[in-house]
Amino acid sequence: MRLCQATLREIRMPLVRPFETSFGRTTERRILLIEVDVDGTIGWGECVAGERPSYSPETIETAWLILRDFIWPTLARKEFRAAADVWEMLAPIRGHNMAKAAIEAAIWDAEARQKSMPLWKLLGGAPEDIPCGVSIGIQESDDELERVVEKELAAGYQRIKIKIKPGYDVQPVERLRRRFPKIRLMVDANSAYSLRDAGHLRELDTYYLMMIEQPLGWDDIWSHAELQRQLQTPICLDECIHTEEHARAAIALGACRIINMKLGRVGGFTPARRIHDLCLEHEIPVWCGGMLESGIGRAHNIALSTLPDFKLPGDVTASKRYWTEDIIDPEVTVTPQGTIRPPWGPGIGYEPRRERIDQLTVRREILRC
Ligand code: OSB
Ligand code: MG
Repeated sequence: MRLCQATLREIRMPLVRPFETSFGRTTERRILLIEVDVDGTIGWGECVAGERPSYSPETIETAWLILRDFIWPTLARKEFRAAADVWEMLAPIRGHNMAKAAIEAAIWDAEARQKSMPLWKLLGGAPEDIPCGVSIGIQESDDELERVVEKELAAGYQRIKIKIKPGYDVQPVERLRRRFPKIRLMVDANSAYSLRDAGHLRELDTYYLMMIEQPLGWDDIWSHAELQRQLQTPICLDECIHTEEHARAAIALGACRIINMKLGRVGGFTPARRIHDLCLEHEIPVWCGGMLESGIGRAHNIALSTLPDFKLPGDVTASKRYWTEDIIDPEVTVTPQGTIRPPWGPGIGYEPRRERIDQLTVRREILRC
């Protein structure tokens, strides 16, 4: 296999409604899409880096620069056997996982299309329905939060995750628990607390949450181990896990009992599968996180979620929760049971809608050999 050309695009898509976390509010996404030509077959990838370096150090601007100036020259013209080899070729470039994952995933899509098979099959997944949960941003009031949860449960979603931050944590959880005593409920703090808050976070133990996601520092595995010893609720790590070595350390230290897997955060399908296999071996369940992706990133997440250790409902949801109109055909839909059926078409199994993508494009750069 050989890469002939890649096209970088920035598209802008307004969210159906703003999404607020402990680190800020997003109303419009700036999304970097990459289209690769591998021996004449096209593959698509999405970079999940944000508009600001507040979830991770990467942004759409750093990803664009690294893709054009370092990743492209490293990969262009080189012969490789399979998409599975791309991750090793990128080893000389340190970090920048979201930039790497975007092109790596696009090459996986191209390989699967070239072989006329679904990407999930090429990855070794099973064609079973994927259980879905939702991530609900910080709301204006508890009444509003309750209304949103009610709506998502009615749509069939199997698990509710709410974003929390200091001053907005125990109270919304208590309110939801009173109203919905039996639902699968969890919280995500996006690193808004420190170990000094351990006593306060322990109050959450009363509400039998499935897990508390990333309460402490984005790069602080050790403190999570200390906190997990003081909590009954399982800790799930998101921001902290960028590499297989991080996952190994977190498991060995007892810093988490669950891991949130994101393709962009770990650098692509090859590292994601390695972390997946490590977790499976250590009986640590994983689930697929989301980054407010367009349909292209969503489709990659669906393929990833077919691997056997994805035992808990992920943050992979219907297109219409975020977009009035998605950029793929068909759009991602969720069954009344709150599941997504993996598609049988080749590659990611959803067709990027070129005309719509062109309409949304605000900048484009073609990388040639
Ligand atoms: O922490 O999981 C997170 C969105 C942006 C950045 C970080 C996170 C999230 C979400 C949304 O929780 C998940 C989704 O795409 O539905
Ligand atoms: Mg998270």
